[in-house]
Amino acid sequence: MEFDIRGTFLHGTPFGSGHIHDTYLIETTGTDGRKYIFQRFNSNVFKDIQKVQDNISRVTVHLRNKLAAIPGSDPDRETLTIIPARDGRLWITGTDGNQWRVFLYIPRHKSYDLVGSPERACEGGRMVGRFQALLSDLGDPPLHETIPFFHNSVKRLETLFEKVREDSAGRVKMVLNELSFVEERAGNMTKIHNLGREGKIPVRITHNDTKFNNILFDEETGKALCIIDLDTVMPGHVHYDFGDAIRTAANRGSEDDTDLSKVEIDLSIFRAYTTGYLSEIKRYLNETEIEYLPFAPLVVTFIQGVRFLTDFIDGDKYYKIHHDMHNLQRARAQFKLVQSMEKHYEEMAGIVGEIIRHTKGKSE
Ligand code: ADP
Ligand code: GN1
Ligand code: MG
Repeated sequence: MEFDIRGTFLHGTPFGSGHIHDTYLIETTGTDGRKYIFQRFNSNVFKDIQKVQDNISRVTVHLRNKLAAIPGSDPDRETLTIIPARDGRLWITGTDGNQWRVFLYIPRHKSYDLVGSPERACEGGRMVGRFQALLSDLGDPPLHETIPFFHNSVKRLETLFEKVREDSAGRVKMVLNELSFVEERAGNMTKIHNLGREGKIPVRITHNDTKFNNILFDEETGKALCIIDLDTVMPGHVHYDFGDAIRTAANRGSEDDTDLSKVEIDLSIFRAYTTGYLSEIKRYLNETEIEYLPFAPLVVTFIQGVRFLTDFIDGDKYYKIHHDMHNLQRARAQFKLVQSMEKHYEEMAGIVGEIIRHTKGKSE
């Protein structure tokens, strides 16, 4: 075994419901019964594993140091831990060219594709807010940009229309309604990106993939434990983290629901998540950041739909899929969620305003 793990390999099973890497839970026989997460790294999505692992290493060491100073904390369960190779490298390349990396398995956790309750949503929000707060003093040099233009809505739209022109899988004729939906809204959905370019909202260290199942909860207490999937932690705007969390947590249906009547924004989950999130981060945010928080879920959900639609048109090269129509089904569900958010936008803005007035901690 090239990785520095304890015990001897017992067995491995495919694990989790991520869309990017091939993830396995590895059990060992040994002195302490530790388990490990092995991942066959997706080098089509992330072109430079060195940058990804360097970022994760810096971020997890920083978090671990901060957590160690908090009485009662358990850094082995509250942040990811990279298990290096025996020669110290943070990943290995197998003889077949596949790249592999290993993390300590976080025991006694639960994760949820659907949030289930306002209490859990509030906990999730708190966890993401705290993550951003704990990383606010990471310092120089800036983290690597592991996927360039990841949340850049202008680029995402350009890529969609490039793929439409190429029509390499002959699928454009199947998505004309979805393309009209995108065209009608495209102009509005670059607002947050433009605020960033104008310097009205700052660049901070953000997670950038705050899908609800990337938060692990303690099996016993139900409290949020750890935020995982740190591949895209890099400079970004808080809106993308808030927006992606609401996209996944406050949806009454699932990300790929075939029953679009189920796909609706759940305002009680929205309120609970926002309450938890702002309790940790409000004091860091400027007025423009706060003003555009309610708009963030619309942008992120719209762009997620654009990304699924692009992959469908491009012949399913990016996301793992379970059947031929999966990316289209996902795009349709995202666009339905956008419509629901549009309908309830004033209520979402009202809820953010109320929580801001009632949350302690001044905005800067
Ligand atoms: P992807 O980018 O494919 O989503 P993730 O890094 O999120 O990959 O891992 C996929 C799944 O594996 C997670 O959703 C989670 O269920 C599980 N997982 C990943 N890392 C750990 C860990 N250190 N401890 C426990 N479970 C983990
Ligand atoms: C991917 O890795 P995972 O499954 O948590 C994707 C996110 C998307 C999400 C949609 C690196 O997240 O950006 O929002 O699927 N990750 C990457 O479910 O593209
Ligand atoms: Mg994941």
